[in-house]
Amino acid sequence: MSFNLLIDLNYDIYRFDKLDSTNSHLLKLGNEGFPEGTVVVADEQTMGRGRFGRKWEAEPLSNLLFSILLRPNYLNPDEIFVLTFAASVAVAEAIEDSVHIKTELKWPNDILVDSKKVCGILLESSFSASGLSHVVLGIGVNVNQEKFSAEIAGKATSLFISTGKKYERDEILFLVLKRFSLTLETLRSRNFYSVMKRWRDRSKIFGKKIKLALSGKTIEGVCDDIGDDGAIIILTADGLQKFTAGEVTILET
Ligand code: BT5
Repeated sequence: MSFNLLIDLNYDIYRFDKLDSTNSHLLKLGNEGFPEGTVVVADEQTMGRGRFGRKWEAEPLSNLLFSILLRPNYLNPDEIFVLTFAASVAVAEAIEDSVHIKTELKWPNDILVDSKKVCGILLESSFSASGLSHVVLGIGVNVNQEKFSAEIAGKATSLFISTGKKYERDEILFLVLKRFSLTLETLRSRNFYSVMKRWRDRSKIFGKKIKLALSGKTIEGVCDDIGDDGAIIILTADGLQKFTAGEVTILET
């Protein structure tokens, strides 16, 4: 099933009962020329994915699973990273507005509630011969899911698990889209600082002892900063080092 609903700021929303992955579907629509602001929402994904091909788990009809198509010609290719931070801030603010709970942001793409992951964001880019063609921002928010598989139960939560209440998924979707379009305006005016500040204000990572796992190795040190390029800067025994990917664990709270 799909239907099309036009709300402010030229979002076109296509809704599906079931898809392999909203990101995969929207990447294809992007290739077919669909415009910036096209949104694909699914009640269920059969192959929902995270970074590095990892699985995104979501009980059908319980969570928000959607992707937004962007054609960010207002950003340089090395600035695309900022969209993940903008989306994180938009989701965090939408959750705070609608559910009235505190969120925490974890580098680079996680939103936490009660120190557990409530939302993950997956940014994927598509290139043509002439450069960046489009970007798809995939967002999975655990809304009404009551329990998770044993594999992730210790580190995942939902708005229901945190508050004991069920939420209208569409209400949260519209709030996120609204917040995101405002955040995008800020980026269009090249005020990256404001977006990054809203991200930093919700992150507890700075000055903390952390562990970064990436491609089979682990780096330990103190988180010094998040650079202008979105990379994490860690003070290690060998001095300051910069990383653009990896899985962070905070070793002290
Ligand atoms: C992410 O990856 O966090 C990005 C997830 C993006 C999902 C959305 S849903 C709509 C759109 N369509 C897609 O196909 N994807 C996007 P990453 O940082 O790699 O985290 C993945 C890891 O989080 C997994 O390996 C699990 O450990 C854990 N995980 C899986 N499902 C989860 C869930 N529902 N809640 C919390 N953690 C989860």
